[in-house]
Amino acid sequence: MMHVSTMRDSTLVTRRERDWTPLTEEQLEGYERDGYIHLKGVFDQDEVARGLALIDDVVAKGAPTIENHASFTDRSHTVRVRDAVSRTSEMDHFLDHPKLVGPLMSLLNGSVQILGTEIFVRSLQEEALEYWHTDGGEYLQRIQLTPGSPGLQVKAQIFFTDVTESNSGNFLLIPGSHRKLPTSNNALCYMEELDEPLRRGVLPDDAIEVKAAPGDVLLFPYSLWHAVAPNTHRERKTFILRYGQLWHRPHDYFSQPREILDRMSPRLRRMFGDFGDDAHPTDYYKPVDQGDVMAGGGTCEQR
Ligand SMILES: O=C(O)CCC(=O)C(=O)O
Repeated sequence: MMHVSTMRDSTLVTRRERDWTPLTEEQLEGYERDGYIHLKGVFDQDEVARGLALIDDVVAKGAPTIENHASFTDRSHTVRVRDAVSRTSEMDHFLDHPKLVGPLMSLLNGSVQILGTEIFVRSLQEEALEYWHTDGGEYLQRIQLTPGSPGLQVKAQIFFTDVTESNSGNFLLIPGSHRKLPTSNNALCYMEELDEPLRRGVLPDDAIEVKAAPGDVLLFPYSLWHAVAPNTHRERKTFILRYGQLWHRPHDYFSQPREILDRMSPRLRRMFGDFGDDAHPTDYYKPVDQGDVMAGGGTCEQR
């Protein structure tokens, strides 16, 4: 490869055939305006069955999650397995999937890192399962992006159970709120002015209850105001995957152990911030071969 300091092209340019397609202009406009994209039927029935088996297996083994942190708000109605990728290689199929990689390459302008991999199993509860907040803590919360800016941190929620009815643990959101700073400033980024009504079952007039079917994916940035509806129907099983720019810090690991990286495709290793044995600190800011590495991954079965 040519030395990067002599290149006049973006390092995202590649001669390799990409296995993913970017989001359309219309999808990007919707994301800019509303602060989320609901992609329907991203994963097929077999993949949904595979995801459910993986979740049941990890949870049945009582898989240890990461060490507790003072900011964690884990509650008895929800099982959360953080850093789930270190518990099961089955998750790689989803993380390296062209249908997920493509949208993230679009939203993060090619600089895609997986910052956390969580399994969520939410049981039944008559009250909201989570209150209104933004993600990533009070320091990230204060950073507001201008329209047209690539994303900083984005979550992908993959749904494996039916959340198409009201009160089935639906993701609640306020369209356009990603452009607004909450008035209160607190460590966990909760919003008492919205949480007090939510305790009484009252939502803001402009709130949306996302109705998601198994196989759907919801993408949203750290700055979107969101909460979780009560669940009176069935256990809700999802993955919540955190993504950010390559130069961000992960949320639930420092670096993935060598034996986990070794099982992965070069693209997935890159998405876990691994630049191999000859890594340089500057790689996180100026990865020389990003377009080539991100062009394809996974197994033939996924293409
Ligand atoms: O379980 C959900 O739907 C959302 C959880 C949540 O609030 C979050 O990921 O920040």
